[in-house]
Amino acid sequence: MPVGGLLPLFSSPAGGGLGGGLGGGGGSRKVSGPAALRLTEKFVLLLVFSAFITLCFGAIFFLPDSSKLLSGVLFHSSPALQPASDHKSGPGARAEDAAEGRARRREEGAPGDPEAALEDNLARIRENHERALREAKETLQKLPEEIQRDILLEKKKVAQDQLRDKAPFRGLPPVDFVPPIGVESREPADAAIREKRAKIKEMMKHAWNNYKGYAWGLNELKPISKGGHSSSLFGNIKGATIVDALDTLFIMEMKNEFEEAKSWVEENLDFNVNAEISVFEVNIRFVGGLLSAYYLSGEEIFRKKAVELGVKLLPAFHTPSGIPWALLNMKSGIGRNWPWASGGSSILAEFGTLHLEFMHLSHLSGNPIFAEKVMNIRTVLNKLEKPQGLYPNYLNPSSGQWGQHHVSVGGLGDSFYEYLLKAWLMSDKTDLEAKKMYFDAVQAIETHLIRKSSSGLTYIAEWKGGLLEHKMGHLTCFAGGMFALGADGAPEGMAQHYLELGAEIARTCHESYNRTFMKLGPEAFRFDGGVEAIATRQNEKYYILRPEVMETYMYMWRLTHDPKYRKWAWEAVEALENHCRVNGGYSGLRDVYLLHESYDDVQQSFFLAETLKYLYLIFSDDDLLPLEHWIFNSEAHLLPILPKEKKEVEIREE
Ligand code: DMJ
Repeated sequence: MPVGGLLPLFSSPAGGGLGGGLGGGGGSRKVSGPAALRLTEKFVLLLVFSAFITLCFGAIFFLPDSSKLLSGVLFHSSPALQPASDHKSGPGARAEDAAEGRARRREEGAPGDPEAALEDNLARIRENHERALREAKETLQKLPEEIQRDILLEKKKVAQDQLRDKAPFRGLPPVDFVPPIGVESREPADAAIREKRAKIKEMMKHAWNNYKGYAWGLNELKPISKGGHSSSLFGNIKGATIVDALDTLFIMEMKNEFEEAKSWVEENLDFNVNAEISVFEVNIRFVGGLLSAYYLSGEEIFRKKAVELGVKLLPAFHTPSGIPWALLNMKSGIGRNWPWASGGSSILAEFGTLHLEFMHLSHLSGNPIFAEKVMNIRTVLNKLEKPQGLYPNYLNPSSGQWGQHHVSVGGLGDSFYEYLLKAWLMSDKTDLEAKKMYFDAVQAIETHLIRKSSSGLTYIAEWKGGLLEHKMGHLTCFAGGMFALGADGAPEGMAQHYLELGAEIARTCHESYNRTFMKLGPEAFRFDGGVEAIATRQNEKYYILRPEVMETYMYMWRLTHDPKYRKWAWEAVEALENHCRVNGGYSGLRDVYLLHESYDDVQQSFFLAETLKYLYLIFSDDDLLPLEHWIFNSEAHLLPILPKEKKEVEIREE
């Protein structure tokens, strides 16, 4: 587009904008002779030129995607900066997690398909290009003084943010520890249930002892090759399995192991690393794990470490909108987004899964900054128009506008919805804004995404700019538990409906397990091309010890006591023992439809944090961690409900 086309100034000599402003009022814009005209022209040209130069400077600082364009598209991003094995999702890939499926799987196309990758790259270049043009056009319409003022304001805001972020370093106030409710575990009265529960504890011991034997202090265990596995999701932070397992060890009363883990945290857990981490992953696993360990045990070290880590994460929020970056260098405090994310966007499930932990960080540190950061995310979201009431998975942190309109209750979207519901519950049901956002979102999801297959299986499809993809991810299976947990607060007359919806999703996910040879569910299953609840693509047939289906069974069991949930959970225990258990721990599988195991050789830390914890709870009495007192974060870490009358901790004067 020619520059002139960007400048309304030239098309209307009498017009306002830059021309009017600079001409010194209506009179001076009159053409009074050739010499005067030349002078004005020169003057205006000079101004346009200087505006253009300013714009170029501004662009260097404010067009966040240009760096991504270079690193992610032209240079194909350095592997060190990618989430581990992220973009491989075929057999052989760890296809790990997170932002998993989320952060790592490319949205479309077979991995490794060069044509698809090329097209992807071109689309991204086009998208970045168009956005850069749009932003340039907007900037050109501003007066140079305005541009300069914006730059100064932005600089000032970042400097202020940095100053404020330093405040929590001044030390933690002493607090009165409130003894936790429902952590003493009674043995179940029924002998068969007791035995099953003991079996799950034995599984935890097997997973833990092998981790301890072969990978102690590293992030995860490789159970086949018997060594450590590290994922770039945690940068150089170490000990993911230890921190993730702390609360499971505590509630299973594995006291010696808990003490070992605590000593490791005291002596070795270090966040002063010069590496890039995933803000979401570090938050749910490390901040969540430490908070949970503190609330269960009252050990100060966990509170101290949780707040220390929270402070380290604050620079991720230094963006024009306050929507945090996905990735953060823990030393420099420089953030950026995943190179593959639509138009340089942050991911809904990532920035939307900080709320619970950050509210507790403020609660335990006496510093409101953490709560302010996550409440601002909500303010940004509430100002935005939602297509059909749905929340797209991508949001640009610079413009504060949605990226691509892709909506999912699985990868990229999932725990955002979970955290809306739990924010309301955790606030002792006082956070009515969160409640409204949750039920409005669920209503839109029901209308646009939830469908029934021809044989009557309810599933949650994905929405891409109005078109449905009839696929459901393993990650999406958590939603059964979420619908059931929220039923109680549903709009009038809807409670039973949501409980039933939870039960239907549980049934569908059970079918996805039952229709495989190994009786463990695939990463994603489809409802098209004549199949129902079956993975049809090779790169969707793996199982990486994920917890979501056990999570839904746990809520359904607690809320209905229908024995089928214990039966289904036990089927999964048997399948894990038959197919995932190896000498050196538990391994994920590359294809759950095969007759023989092909191992991925990773014991995910969430297997200890979530899968085994949910299974243990299914075979425990309800008074172990009662749902009226505890909220599980997205990694199954425990956070107590903050009672109405006591929103801040008792902070004692020293
Ligand atoms: C866990 O890390 C968390 O549950 C996260 O929210 C989603 N995925 C994994 C387990 O599958």
